[in-house]
Amino acid sequence: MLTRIDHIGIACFDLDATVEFYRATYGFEVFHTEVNDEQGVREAMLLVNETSDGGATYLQLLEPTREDSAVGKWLAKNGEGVHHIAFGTGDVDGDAAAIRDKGVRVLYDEPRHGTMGSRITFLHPKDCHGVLTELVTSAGLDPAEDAH
Ligand code: V0V
Ligand code: CO
Repeated sequence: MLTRIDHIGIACFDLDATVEFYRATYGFEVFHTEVNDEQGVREAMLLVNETSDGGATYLQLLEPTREDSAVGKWLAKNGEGVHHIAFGTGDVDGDAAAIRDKGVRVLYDEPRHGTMGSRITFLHPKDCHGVLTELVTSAGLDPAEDAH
């Protein structure tokens, strides 16, 4: 079950400058930074609020580390802006399977490594009315962790 907005992914050319904009304008502080080589991004997570399911909602600022990455390609075509929305769930495997059964393309056969040890997958934007949609199970909220 999808129980919160986990994050909004925002593509930017200059992560440090964008972090500073969100700090100076809104007062949001960096909660976590990470480089994800598989996804080709350097990212900063800004905590907005905690949620009643034990999770939280973040802004995820994304700077590409490679031009041919998903975010690099998107930035070249569109410029900066909102890149994806991520819904939080306690069961990314089950929810992805159920959504695939409804005819929506799920981009990965198995969830992949996401920020802060989470497990993530994506739904194709062309099947979601133009919105690239991510499903995420946070580390610590993931029943599959016990099986690892
Ligand atoms: C592409 N399209 C989008 C889009 N990206 N539409 C809405 N939102 C986006 N973000 C549209 C694009 O305009 C094209 O439409 C069409 O989809 C095909 O796009 P493309 O430019 O030819 O690119 P593709 O097909 O090579 O790649 C598109 C997909 C790719 C969605 C398949 O971006 C992908 O695999 N994304 C998932 C991974 C990702 O985004 N990673 C970065 C975040 P027209 O022009 O044909 O109409 S990593 C992250 O969030 C992490 C680590 C985390 O949260 O923990
Ligand atoms: Co994301």
